[in-house]
Amino acid sequence: MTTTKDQLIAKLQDKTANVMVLGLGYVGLPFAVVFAEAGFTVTGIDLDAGKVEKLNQGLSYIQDVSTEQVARLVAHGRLKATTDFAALKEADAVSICVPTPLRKTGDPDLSYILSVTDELAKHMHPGMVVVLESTTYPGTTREILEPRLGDTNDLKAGEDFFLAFSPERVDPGREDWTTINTPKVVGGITETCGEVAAIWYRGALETVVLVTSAEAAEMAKLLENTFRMINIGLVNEMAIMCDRLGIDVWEVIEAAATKPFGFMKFTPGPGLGGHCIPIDPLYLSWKLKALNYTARFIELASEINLGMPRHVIGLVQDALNEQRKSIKGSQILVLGAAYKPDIDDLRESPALDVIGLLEQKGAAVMYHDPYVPVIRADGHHMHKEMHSVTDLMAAVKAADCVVIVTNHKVYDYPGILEAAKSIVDTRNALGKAGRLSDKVTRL
Ligand code: SAJ
Repeated sequence: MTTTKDQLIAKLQDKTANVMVLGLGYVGLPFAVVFAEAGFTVTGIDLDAGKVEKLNQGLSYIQDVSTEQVARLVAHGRLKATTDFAALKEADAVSICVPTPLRKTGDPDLSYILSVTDELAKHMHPGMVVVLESTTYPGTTREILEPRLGDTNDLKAGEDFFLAFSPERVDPGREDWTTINTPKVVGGITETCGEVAAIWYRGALETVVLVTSAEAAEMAKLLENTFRMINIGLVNEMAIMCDRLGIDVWEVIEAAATKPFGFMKFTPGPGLGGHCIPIDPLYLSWKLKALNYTARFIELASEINLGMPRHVIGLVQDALNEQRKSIKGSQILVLGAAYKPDIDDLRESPALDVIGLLEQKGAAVMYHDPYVPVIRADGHHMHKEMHSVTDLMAAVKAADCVVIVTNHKVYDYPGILEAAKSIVDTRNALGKAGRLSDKVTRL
């Protein structure tokens, strides 16, 4: 007699399993497309009717997914979307790809996970595999999902259904490492859960790394991003120390980076942006606080990174001081608003802090970003909507100081250096020319 597990594995291996993806954002849509390409029939479920409509029309709304690919998969009946969670009653394999932001208090916000888990719980049946992809603190899968999916439906994890965690590793805009070829860590609530999830994922992904538990998989992701956050905090503090020592931190980093082993280059900047690096480590420190342990490295690095916008304001004050000017009443142009170069994402961008702090000190602030036409007032940084200036060079000439916050490739840096009265370069965007120019202040 074949068991529930055997029957599910058979469906996963012959790809007759119905795959459902909860959340069609920068993680969920690429995931859905990759599994549909692999031969599964995939249904995406998202609350955003606009996304659902676009996808069903064969249109992609995510930078890394081509409309050609979506159109082809939709036309072949491999991929579709809905806002109706009742579709889950047909599901065999479910991937949860919803946001895990922070609350204003700095605590984890699991509301998206809880919301979709409660919907999924209504449609759970024997023979399902469920994998959580959203970055979260260790223990979430076992403590939050298992009771709601299993206990409330009298289903036993590892026998009736299979529950695992697999951290997303999507880096928007990257073309060398994508959803299909980036190694994927998977860990189950039980050993069998992990094995079943790994079988599913091996049907579409090139490399699946099975670990012994969901907690190990949850923690691996947090190590990955905490590693980045702390090392960025280290080089930011190196920049502050070099500033006090009168040493060029960029030269120091370039020199250290010539070491072919045992060193990994990070660069200082105006702060830490994005929806991953500044946030994920705080999920870990929050969890450890509940266990009466202080994650000191995370807290210290976070403090340093959060202090960088204010450090930049100090550099602007120094630059204006050279012109016998104050911030108050000066015209300042912020160049680049997105959280990192050559993308349009504003989430947690340090540019918002820099603009807010300059405005608090009485500066007349303009910004330019070719990828970000408007910054909406969020009440936190910005009290009014701002629009990217249309005539960049006119704004550069008019400004008392230009602050390079995000070093998009498209900028004509030699032209900006020529036209500006004074520049604060927080990204070493001007390179050697900036180091040699007495109108440039560098981080
Ligand atoms: N930053 C620095 N100095 C650095 C690197 C980054 O100041 O040396 C700043 C960036 O300007 C940005 C923030 O840190 O404001 C985050 O930058 P990031 O390069 O880490 O970019 P993210 O946030 O897009 O990180 C993603 C992450 N991907 C996932 O979480 C799945 C991260 O794990 C990747 O390592 C990273 O992309 C990458 O390598 O590009």
